[in-house]
Amino acid sequence: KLRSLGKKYPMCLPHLPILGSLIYLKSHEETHIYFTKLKEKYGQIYAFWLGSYYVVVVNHFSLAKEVLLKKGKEFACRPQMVTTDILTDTGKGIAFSKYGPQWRTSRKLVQSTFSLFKDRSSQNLEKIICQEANSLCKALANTQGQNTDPALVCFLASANVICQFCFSSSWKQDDEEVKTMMNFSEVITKTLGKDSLVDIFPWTQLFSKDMALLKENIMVRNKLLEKKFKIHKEKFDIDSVNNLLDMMLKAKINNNGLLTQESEITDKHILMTVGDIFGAGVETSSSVIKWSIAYMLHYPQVQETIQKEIDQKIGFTRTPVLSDRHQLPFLEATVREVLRIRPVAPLLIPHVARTDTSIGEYTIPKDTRIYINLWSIHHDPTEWDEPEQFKPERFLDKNKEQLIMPTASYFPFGGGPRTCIGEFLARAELFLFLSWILQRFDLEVADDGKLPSLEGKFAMVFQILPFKLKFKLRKAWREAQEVSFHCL
Ligand code: HEM
Ligand code: PLO
Repeated sequence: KLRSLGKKYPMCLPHLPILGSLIYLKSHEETHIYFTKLKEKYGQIYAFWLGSYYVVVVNHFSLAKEVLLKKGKEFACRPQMVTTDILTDTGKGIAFSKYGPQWRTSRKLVQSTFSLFKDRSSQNLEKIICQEANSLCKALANTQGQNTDPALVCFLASANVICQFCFSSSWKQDDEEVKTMMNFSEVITKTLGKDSLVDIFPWTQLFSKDMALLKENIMVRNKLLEKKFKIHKEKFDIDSVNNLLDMMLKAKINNNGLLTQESEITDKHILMTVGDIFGAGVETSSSVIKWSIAYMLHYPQVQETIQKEIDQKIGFTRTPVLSDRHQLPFLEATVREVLRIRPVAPLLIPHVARTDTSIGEYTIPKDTRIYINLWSIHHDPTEWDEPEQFKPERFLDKNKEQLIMPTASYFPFGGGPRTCIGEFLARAELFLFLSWILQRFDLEVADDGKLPSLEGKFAMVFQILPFKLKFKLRKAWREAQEVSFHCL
C-alpha cells in the first residue's frame, strides 16, 4: 500500500494480509523491550503493520528529536483508537486529542491555570505540595515501622495536589472515594495498557470482556468527575477564578460567542480535560515515587548519600522547600536517574504524521503512527555507560556538586508541541515528597527480607509491582523534635 517510486521507507517487519505483522509482534517481553531488541535486526528505525495501520518505531534519540522538535508540528497528531475514544468521549481533553483547536484551547487553559498557582499567590503549588508532604509523613509515621505498601499514601498525596489544582479541594486519608479512585484508575490503566486487539480490529469489542470492564470503570470515573463538577458549578463565581475548573468555566462563558463550533468549549470538553489532568496527575507522580523508594531499598548507599545531603544543607529544624533544590544535587540526580532507567511512558504517547513527511532519509506518509521508543533511547549503550545500572552519579560532575547532562539521549517528558504539560509540577512533587520522606525516615526492607522486583509492568504508565517496606522514624529527627519540644 506504500507508493515506492524513488522513495525509501524504513525496513518493515514481515506482514500478512488483514493481520499485518501481528504474529511477528507476539512476545513474552514488554513491548518497549521487544522493540529495543528488534533494533538489532531492523535498525534504529523500522516499520510494521498493525492490521491496516502503518506504524514506524523510532529507537534513536537524534531521529526522535527530529519527530518531536524539528518537525514537531508535522508529527503532533494522535491516533484515534477504540479504547481512548471510550476514555475521552471520542478524543476530547488533551493527551489523546487530535491536533486542532480543541486540543490547543484545553492545553492553553491548563497552562494559564498553572500561572494562577505561581509564586506569590496565596495558593501556590509549593505550599500545596508541602501540606500534602506533611500529611504523607504523618501517615507514614502512623505505620510505626510496620510492613507497609506505599501505594495508597502515595496515591493520596498526588491525588490531593492535583485535586487542589483542579477543584481547590482534597480528600482525607480514610475517605472511601480515594479507594474507589485507586480501583478504577488501576483497571483503566491496566486495560488501556494492554496491546488490545480492539484497537486494531474494532469489531472485536463486541466480544471483549476487557472492553466491558473498561467501560464500567470509566463510567464510575465519569460519575465521580461529574459530581465534583456539579458541586463546583453551583459555587462558581466568574470574578474569582481559583482552579482549572473555574478557568474552563470562565472560558466557556466568555469565549463561546466568539468561537467556531469546532473550537467550542462544552461541559464534556471541560470534564475530559479535567479527567486527563487528574489521571496524569495521580498515576505518574505516585508511580515515580514508588520506583524511587524501591531503588533506594536496593541501593541503601544512595539513600544514605541523600540523607547526608539533607542533614548538612537543611538539618532538622525546618522542612525542605523548593529553593533547596540546587542545594541537594544528589537527590536531583537520583530523580533524573529513576526517570531514565524506568521512564513513566516508555513509548511516549503515539504520535501521528499530519502530512506526508520524512524522518532522516526515510519517507513517512501522512497518517503513519510513530512510536518513540524512549526505553531504547534511555538504555542506549553507545550513549550511556552501563545503562542497566542504577547510577545517580552519572548526572553529577567529578566533584559531585554540579548537575550535568551526560548525553542528549534523554527526555523523560517528551518534547515539542506535545510535550508533557505537568513537568514543572511533577518535578516539584518528586523533590518535595522525597526530601520530606528521607529527612524523617529510614527506608528499610520488609520483615520477609524481600526486595521489590524492579522489572515493572506496562499499564499505560510503566508501573512497579506492589511491594512492602518499613518506614522507620530516624533517630536524629526524633531527637531534634524532642529538643525543639523542650525549648518551647
Ligand atoms: C504527556 C511524561 C507527569 C500531564 C506526557 C508525555 C510524557 C509525559 C512522556 C508524552 C509526550 C509525547 O507524547 O510526546 C510525564 C512524566 C511525569 C508526568 C515522566 C512525571 C514524572 C504529568 C503530570 C501531569 C501531566 C503531573 C498533569 C498535571 C500530561 C498531559 C500530557 C502529558 C496532559 C499530554 C500532552 C499532549 O498530548 O498535548 N507526559 N508526565 N503529566 N502529560 Fe505528563
Ligand atoms: C490514567 C487513568 C485515568 O483514569 C485516566 C487517565 C488519563 C490521562 C492519562 C492517564 C490515565 C495515564 C498516564 C497518561 C495520562 C495522560 C498523560 C500520561 C497517559 C489513563 C502520560 C504519562 O503520558
